[in-house]
Amino acid sequence: MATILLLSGPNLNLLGDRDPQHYGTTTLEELVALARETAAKHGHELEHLQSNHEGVLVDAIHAARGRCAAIVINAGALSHYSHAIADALAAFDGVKVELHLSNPYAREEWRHRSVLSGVVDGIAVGFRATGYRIAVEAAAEMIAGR
Ligand code: CA2
Repeated sequence: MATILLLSGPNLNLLGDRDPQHYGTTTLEELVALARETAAKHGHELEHLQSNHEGVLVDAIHAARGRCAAIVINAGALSHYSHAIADALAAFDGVKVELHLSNPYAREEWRHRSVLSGVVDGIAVGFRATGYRIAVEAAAEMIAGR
């Protein structure tokens, strides 16, 4: 059994009641439950941390080194500019999957660039809640292939 770390960035704790056209109506708690069920199907456990603070997410990535087999991360708006999170992910040698509920490429221009995309193994965007299942499935398959 391996541990998959799911990280949620700023404002994702607000999911469920606002902006449903972009993010759907699923709450973060429900998304985590879906991700956890998917991990369990592959015999893995899933840990989750949500933070509105960049440094907390960086610390969590550091603490995952040598302990977690994969990180699945929806860093929220930090995806578009946090080189600190990108550097921390680059130093994590497990599987890395970037995840977005919406399709940032179909939205405002400032969302078109993710500074994380270049340091991850794969990306799931635009599938709303289903993306959490897809991202964890992909992480589990990559863990199995290592
Ligand atoms: O599509 C995604 O998953 C995003 O990572 C969500 C971020 C956004 O900044 C990224 O560009 C794409 C936003 C997180 C949630 O923001 C909310 C704000 C108010 C109410 C509900 C959610």
